[in-house]
Amino acid sequence: MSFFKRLKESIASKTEAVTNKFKEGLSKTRSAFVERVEELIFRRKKIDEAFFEELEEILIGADVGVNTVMELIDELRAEVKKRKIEEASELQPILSEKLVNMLRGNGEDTGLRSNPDGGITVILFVGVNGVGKTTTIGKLAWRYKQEGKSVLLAAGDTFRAGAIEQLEVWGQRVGVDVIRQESGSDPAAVMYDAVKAAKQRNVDVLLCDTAGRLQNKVNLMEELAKIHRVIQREIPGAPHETLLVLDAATGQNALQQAKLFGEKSGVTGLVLTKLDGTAKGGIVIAIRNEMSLPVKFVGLGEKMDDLQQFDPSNSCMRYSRASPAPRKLRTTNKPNRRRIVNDRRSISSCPVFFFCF
Ligand SMILES: Nc1nc2c(ncn2[C@@H]2O[C@H](COP(=O)(O)OP(=O)(O)OP(=O)(O)O)[C@@H](O)[C@H]2O)c(=O)[nH]1
Ligand SMILES: [Mg+2]
Repeated sequence: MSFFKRLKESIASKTEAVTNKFKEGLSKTRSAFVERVEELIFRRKKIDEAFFEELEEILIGADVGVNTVMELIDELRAEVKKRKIEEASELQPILSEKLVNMLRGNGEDTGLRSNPDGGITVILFVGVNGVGKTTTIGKLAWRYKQEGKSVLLAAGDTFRAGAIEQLEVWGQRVGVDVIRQESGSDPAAVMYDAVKAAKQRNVDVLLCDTAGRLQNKVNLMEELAKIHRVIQREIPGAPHETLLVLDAATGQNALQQAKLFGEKSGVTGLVLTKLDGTAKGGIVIAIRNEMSLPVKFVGLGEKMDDLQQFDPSNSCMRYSRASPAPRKLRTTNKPNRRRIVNDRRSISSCPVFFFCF
């Protein structure tokens, strides 16, 4: 087999793997959201007040968020009036397009920033208790290792019993070292040690864990500011990313945390975890619409490879190019059940597509 054919096949199989991850991970959200909207369109057929009311209910139920839903419904009403649309099926591609635009946000870079000087890249993880900070660090360490990068972990959660050991388990699993001190010691001192070790060992990436904290606990937020200062003093420009980890299953609460943390702790991006276990995946749309912070990764499970980059821009460009006109609906007859099926071939690996039609 030629080199290019092998390369093409390898890319195709990776794309398929990513698609399957999103498919499995977002299946609950799809049933609560996309399938219900499809059913509504099929059942009601005509656009009227009752149609909009039901649509609103479905979107709010999927945790898209009241503000975002209102905005969306107002825009849809305006389109219906402007284009004199009567058939519900004609509204489907317009709704898709609006959701995609919301998910794309300002088109900011959703990739992780690295050290522009080519030195150590430092990434700090923050968030409330139990959202998935430590697990995300383990997953990300694995991703970097896969890319051939050398990684070091900093056990900055010196507060919770067992937190250091939990990070060490991830370190062993992935095959990377963890810099630690005794439980109860100053997390800023751990960061100092970790940065020093990272420099000595000349690693590419340092991933820093922190203890879960509430955004309204002043002393804990000050502790974060101290951690920032220590890292910055040792490596100017670092941390290159401060990622706020949010648990998608908490729905609107996650949005609140994003707003409060974002203002206070120099957050540069978001990681939305546990999307696999929830039907509230619509929270991604609310967060993209109401926050200026990009969602950089989504967590779709507890395994090492269950972290996926959230990059709507590429795939969405493919989406809009591939589907300039309202997409055609196919209907199939299944025993006892008539089902609407969309032609989705053109947007194979788009994470956004799993929220759309
Ligand atoms: N299903 C699922 N579970 C996840 C995901 N990410 C994390 N978890 C689980 O969520 C739980 C908490 O994860 P941790 O990584 O310990 O969370 P943390 O933010 O470090 O928690 P604290 O250190 O207590 O603040 C663990 O049981 C993880 O396995 C995800 O994307 N999907
Ligand atoms: Mg932790």
